[in-house]
Amino acid sequence: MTQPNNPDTRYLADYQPFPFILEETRLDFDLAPDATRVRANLKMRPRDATKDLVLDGGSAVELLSLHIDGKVPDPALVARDDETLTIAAAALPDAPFSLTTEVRIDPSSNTAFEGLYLSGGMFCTQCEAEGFRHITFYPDRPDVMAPFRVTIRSEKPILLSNGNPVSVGDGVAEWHDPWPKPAYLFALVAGDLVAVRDVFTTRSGRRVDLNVWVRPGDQDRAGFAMESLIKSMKWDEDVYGREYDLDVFNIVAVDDFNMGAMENKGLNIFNSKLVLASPETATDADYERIESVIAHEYFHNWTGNRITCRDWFQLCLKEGLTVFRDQQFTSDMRSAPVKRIEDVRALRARQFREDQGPLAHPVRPDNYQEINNFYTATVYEKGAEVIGMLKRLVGDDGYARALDLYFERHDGEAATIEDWLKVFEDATGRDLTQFKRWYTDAGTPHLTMAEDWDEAASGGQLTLTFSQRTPPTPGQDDKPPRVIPVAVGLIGPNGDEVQATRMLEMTEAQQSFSFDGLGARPVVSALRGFSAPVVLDRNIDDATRAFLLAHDTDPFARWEAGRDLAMSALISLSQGQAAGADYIDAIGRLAADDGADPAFRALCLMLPGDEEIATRLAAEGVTPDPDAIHSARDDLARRVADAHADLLSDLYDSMAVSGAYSPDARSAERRSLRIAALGLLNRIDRGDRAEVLFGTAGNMTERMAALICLIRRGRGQAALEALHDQFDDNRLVMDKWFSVQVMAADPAQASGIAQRLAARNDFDWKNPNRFRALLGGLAGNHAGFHAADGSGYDFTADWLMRMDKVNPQIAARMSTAFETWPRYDAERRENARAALQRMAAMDGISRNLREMVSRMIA
Ligand code: 0A1
Ligand code: ZN
Repeated sequence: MTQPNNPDTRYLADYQPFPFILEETRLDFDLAPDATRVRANLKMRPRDATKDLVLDGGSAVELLSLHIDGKVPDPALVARDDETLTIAAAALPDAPFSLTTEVRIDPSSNTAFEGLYLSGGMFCTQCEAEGFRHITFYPDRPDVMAPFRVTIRSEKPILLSNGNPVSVGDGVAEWHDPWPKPAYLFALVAGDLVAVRDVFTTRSGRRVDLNVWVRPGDQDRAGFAMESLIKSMKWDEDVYGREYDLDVFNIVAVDDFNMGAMENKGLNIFNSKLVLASPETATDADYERIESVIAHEYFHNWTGNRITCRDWFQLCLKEGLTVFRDQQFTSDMRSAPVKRIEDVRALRARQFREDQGPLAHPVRPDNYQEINNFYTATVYEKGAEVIGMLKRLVGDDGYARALDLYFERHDGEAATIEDWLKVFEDATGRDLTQFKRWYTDAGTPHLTMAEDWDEAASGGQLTLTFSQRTPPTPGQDDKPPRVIPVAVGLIGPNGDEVQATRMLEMTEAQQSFSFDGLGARPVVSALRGFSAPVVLDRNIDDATRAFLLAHDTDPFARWEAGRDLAMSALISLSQGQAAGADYIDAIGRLAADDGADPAFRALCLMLPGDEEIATRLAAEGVTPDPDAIHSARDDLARRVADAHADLLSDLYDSMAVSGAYSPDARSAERRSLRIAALGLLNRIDRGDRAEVLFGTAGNMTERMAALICLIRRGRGQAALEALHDQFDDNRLVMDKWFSVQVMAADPAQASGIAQRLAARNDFDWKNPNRFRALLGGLAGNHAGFHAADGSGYDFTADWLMRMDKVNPQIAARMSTAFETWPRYDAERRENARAALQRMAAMDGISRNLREMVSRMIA
């Protein structure tokens, strides 16, 4: 990934501390849509008096005045370029001083939604990673931390910033945040908002006012977010011993937001889709996601805010850990095995895919051009997996001791991955030198397992030999072996477990482990709980997989056996060979097993997606054919439905949840099995189950499932119209409306449908959610996006180029639709390359998109 000679490239190795100490930041905002004035007063002290003071400041920040200790410096000692304001050392006292600037900015023309901008008339901010420099001149880097005092003047009724309110008057409010923080955690909101309110008393007795702020009329959809917040606050006290540290905690929902949500100190700002939910508008999956993202942002208060990152290369320090914590939270709130399976599915779909292509990078990258391009599945989700492995290696007690030490040692600091690993070393006595490779080396290791059974040795001995190999990734050809925790259990021939889970610790390129006294040859249940983010290759036949699906005591490994069975059938089918009988038999037995959790059964009934099949084929060195994959999947699903029609129909009826909709885990799990059954039956249904469900269900979960079924059968029109008529004033439902028609479309028509939808007046493409709905919908239709004629690529490239001029972050992020292009056939590769080259050649391309396309073409 290194692109030498590019002046925009930043390197981890070049880190230098900031030569000044910032003791306090005072900000004074006079808000006006097109001419906001910001007065900043920074109390500073030189660490090194020979150094110039370089402040970051984007080209749209207009400097009106500058004073040092109240005096205007010699203009010859002040220099401005597009990105910085430099004050020469000669203009600065060799003692504490105060620097005051006044600037003018124009929030109304900020379509990139970075810095201070307007969303539906509301002023709001997004400062991570480097947005604060578009508000005022500042050392905009995470290792410069200071307490903030903020005054906001505006006609808007609600004026919010970080910390505690000091005074609220007519048209003015003052806030004080005593906890030193970097600029990326700054936030300000001014708008016409109403709150859902509650109170939380921390375990040491602090009373915290909680508010979820939404637009008037949205209050009745904010209650679930509030419940989730309260659960998160309690959980962090109970499980990590972490208490909240201010008197108020505010959450604000905004409609225009580049990402999911943001952990600004005491003032979290959320994409409204991750706050607002009602049974009629949100699905079970939406509810679960809201709960987990509210938790994620809240957990950042300790892992990210109290302890932040020294520089952006360390992003995984806060994100990997906070994802890991939110995953633990969801496991505790809901079903732990189901959560683990869902996380692994997501990891494989997004992170394994990223690791396999030109955008592969380490969990801790060592260079970047645009940091916003590194909010990736690798940094977040693989970052969380790496922490899961650490915990497995040091044990639960070791993990708890290390975390206590981390909070004690680094509270109030900007830390590094080295600091993080050191607390584990100090708390447990373990050497983590080799483990660190998980942070520095990109790529998904492939682990091969071979079995050797010796009936005569040691009362029946099984020897497992593992070999590891990590394919090269951009800029990293050589991959030394890593520490890999491999959780293994053994199942005897009668289906009983004969060896409970044992954690094998692999450190060599090849290594053997033996189990003695087994009597009869057992079946190996390997990589239990997905103990490491690797691809496991083993020589195993379908009968053994079916045996594991029936008997494995580890829920993840049991599900995995079913998935492997499905995958092996799909791979053969996509290559024109007959297959699938074993899978169809085994899955029928599992679906009928009333002893198994409904959600677990639902997950087992879900076939791997087209994209996942393509990733698997590519990992095996086979060129995936998107159309053949799509038909193989259709074919297998139809045969499952044919073979088990009665059972599926019974499940569809018996899993109906009666009474008013509730988003609780148990009801959601029943609905998930009902919907999985419906999805399969839909392949053979000549009846009207989906129509009836769409018309009668009182909740979006079932209506959306029914709608997908109808679209798949080419009968979605009436339902789509009905949904539109009912919800055309609800942006979040309309986003689903846009996305589902493309995602579930017949691949041959997908880009045509996307084109038609893009021409509509209500395709409000500058809204990131709407843009993502349509473009993401197409990217999610694997065979549609990868249409052989290149129509999916061209449509996407056209829109990314248009978006890049308005919002480069969104354009760059959505360009990852192309990241797998090198794995397809020559015709598709040609078309994809042409689309990428067209983007690369665009006049005025942003740094964000340029970095992405050049890495993909390289
Ligand atoms: N820290 C946030 C994610 C985030 C990152 C960048 C943003 O704007 C460019 C916004 C949010 C999180 O992990 O939730
Ligand atoms: Zn985060």
